[in-house]
Amino acid sequence: MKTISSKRFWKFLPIFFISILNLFFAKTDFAQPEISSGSGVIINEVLANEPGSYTSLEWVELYNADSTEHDLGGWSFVCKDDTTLIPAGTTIPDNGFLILSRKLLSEPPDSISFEAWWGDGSGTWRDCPEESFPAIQVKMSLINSGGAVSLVDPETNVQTFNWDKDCGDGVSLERVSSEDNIWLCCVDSDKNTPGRKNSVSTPYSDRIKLHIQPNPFSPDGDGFEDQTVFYYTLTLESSLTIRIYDVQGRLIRTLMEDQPAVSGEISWDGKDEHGKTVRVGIYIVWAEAEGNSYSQKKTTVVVAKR
Ligand SMILES: [Ca+2]
Ligand SMILES: [Ca+2]
Ligand SMILES: [Ca+2]
Repeated sequence: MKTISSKRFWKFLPIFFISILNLFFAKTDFAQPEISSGSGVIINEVLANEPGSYTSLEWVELYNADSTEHDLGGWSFVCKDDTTLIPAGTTIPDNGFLILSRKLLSEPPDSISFEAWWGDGSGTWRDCPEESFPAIQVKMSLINSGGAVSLVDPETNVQTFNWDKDCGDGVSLERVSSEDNIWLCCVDSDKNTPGRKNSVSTPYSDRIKLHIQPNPFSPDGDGFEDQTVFYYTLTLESSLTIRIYDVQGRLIRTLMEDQPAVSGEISWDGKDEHGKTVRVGIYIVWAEAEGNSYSQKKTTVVVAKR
């Protein structure tokens, strides 16, 4: 009999350890000295595969993990043979973002630019609520399938982000947290998150929303709450698997397996794989989404007597 602790367990194990490590580091609370050089400024998100065929829509998001604003004047952004010296007065807010964009504003008749795509297209940056974060233009040309960008501070400390995968049209690569250097394809419904928190920094279990109604239910054939419905929502299209196990970890029923999904519902009549109504008790619901990234969720459903 297939159990929870087979292939899926081993797949989940590394994610579990990363989560524990993240928790550990998140709890490490040390005083941040005021450093004007911007030691906490990191490369946080890269959009190499810009939407459609517009190469000018590439950008890199920087994040300032410090609790003080920094002036990045004197810093350099390096992309292959192009180096852009960041002008004095270019600030990044505390715990905020700065976008380095290949083309910030449109020049008529060409209407494609960062401001036109992610802002209101007025021709000016920061003149509407969506344009709440600073953005500047730098020289870059990002190959979708792989490349590198570097940030050099005035003391010539260099940080480089290398990528070697293409997340798909308009989908960015996001850093999971400022404490480590793990990057995943964006799972936000917008496909990228310029000027806001990265979608992959959301806890794994929050990326699948699962609501079970009614719960408990009573599959005794009396016409009242004889089945229950699983309502699910994923953050981005992935393939979804939902399985039900008993409390000993034995597989009772596979409701769906690797089905492409964003949101929907599926019902369970309280029967096992052999068509037999299960006994009264608590059952484990195991939902997994696989796509650009991997996430799983565990919850319970109760089979009751009416
Ligand atoms: Ca590109
Ligand atoms: Ca604007
Ligand atoms: Ca972001």
